[in-house]
Amino acid sequence: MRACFAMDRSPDTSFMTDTPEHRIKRRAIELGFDLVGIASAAPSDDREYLMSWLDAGYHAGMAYMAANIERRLDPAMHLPGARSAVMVAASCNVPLDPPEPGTGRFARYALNDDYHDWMMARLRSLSDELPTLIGKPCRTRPFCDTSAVLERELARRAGLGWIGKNAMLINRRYGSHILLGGLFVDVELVPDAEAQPHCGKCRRCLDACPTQALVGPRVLDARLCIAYHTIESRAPIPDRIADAMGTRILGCDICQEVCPHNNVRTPQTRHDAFRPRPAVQGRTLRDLATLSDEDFRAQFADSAVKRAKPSGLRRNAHAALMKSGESSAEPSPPSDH
Ligand code: B12
Ligand code: SF4
Ligand code: SF4
Repeated sequence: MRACFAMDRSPDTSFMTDTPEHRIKRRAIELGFDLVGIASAAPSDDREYLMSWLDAGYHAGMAYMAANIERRLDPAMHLPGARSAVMVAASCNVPLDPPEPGTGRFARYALNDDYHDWMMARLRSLSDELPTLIGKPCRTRPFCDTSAVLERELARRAGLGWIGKNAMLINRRYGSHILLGGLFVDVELVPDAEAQPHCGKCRRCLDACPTQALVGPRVLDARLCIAYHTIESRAPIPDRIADAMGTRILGCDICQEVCPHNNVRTPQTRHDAFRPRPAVQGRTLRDLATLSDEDFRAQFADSAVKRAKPSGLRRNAHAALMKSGESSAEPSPPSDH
């Protein structure tokens, strides 16, 4: 078995040969992905863990996580006859200065263009070219957070990295500020070797999470996670979460920022699409807490921020403002939840 294929260096000796696997990987890198690897599309071995995670209620209000369980576990339910998964990753790593007082902080994945669109456009191109790259007709099904798929688990199996104690897929070279996607194909391809875990005795992420949402190594309770409350939840931000989130008004990167695998040597993203856009940099909480629906659409329609909806972003900025002690000339609390 080989190792996964990275943008700037390849431990993959099939580089010298012209196999379907190599042609696919080379094309994926040409299309802009930073990492690519291949896994078998066999059903996941993680049924028991997924069920226990759901039984514990760790999916919080994300009812879609408890639906379609069989589909989530079995690629063949997305693409009949699926044999392989080509898994890709793109870096969204950018160094961020500490925010100016009174401004909001957005997680790295949401600093600019919507990564789903960016990834899916390239995955569709790769899909279209797959029959030529493989040398025979095939059927494919691309995905990037668009279907009930265990993307981290497939990426782990494809050799893109290991699952850290912070629950993130971490690549030795690119760290964890990487976004995942993939495509199923009904052709058997040679899978890559799984990566070894490199967390060792470290537990920085577990200790740094301000809400103790990492209830054990790799186990996240979304009910306590700032990312869940600021992106997915439509309910008011619980006091305990608002106390801990500070100015993180859209997602949370704390358990990644403390990770030694994200460091000064980690390559920064080469994609302009993931470098901060003006609409997210230096935006005051006050401005964001009163942003109109119209302005939200104008500034975030093509960004992953739109998932939070205008009312969610106003709610988050308002909660941060209330806790910042800057709330004297208070904007009205959002009322449309
Ligand atoms: C639901 C969801 C969330 C939820 C729940 C997160 C979670 N940990 O499950 C919330 C809203 C909290 C969230 C937050 C974030 N998310 Co999110 N999220 C997803 C989504 C849609 C599904 C994840 C899922 O299936 N969860 C269920 C749990 C059970 O599965 P899992 O964590 O993947 O773990 C699997 C294996 O690792 C293994 N496993 C895990 N732990 C253990 C423990 C044991 C003992 C065993 C045996 C097995 C095991 O079993 C699981 C099933 O295979 C995926 C996209 C997708 N379709 O996969 C994106 C995804 C995971 N999210 C992503 C991102 C970027 C984030 C944030 C960083 C965003 C932010 N900055 O705010 C945070 C990170 C929080 C964190 N530390 O995990 C990326 C992760 C990229 C990466 N490098 O890993 C993904 C893959 C989206 C993408 N396409 O890039 N997210
Ligand atoms: S994203 Fe933030 S709140 Fe969620 S587990 Fe990581 S550090 Fe904790
Ligand atoms: S902070 Fe330490 S324990 Fe957590 S994911 Fe990174 S290396 Fe692993």
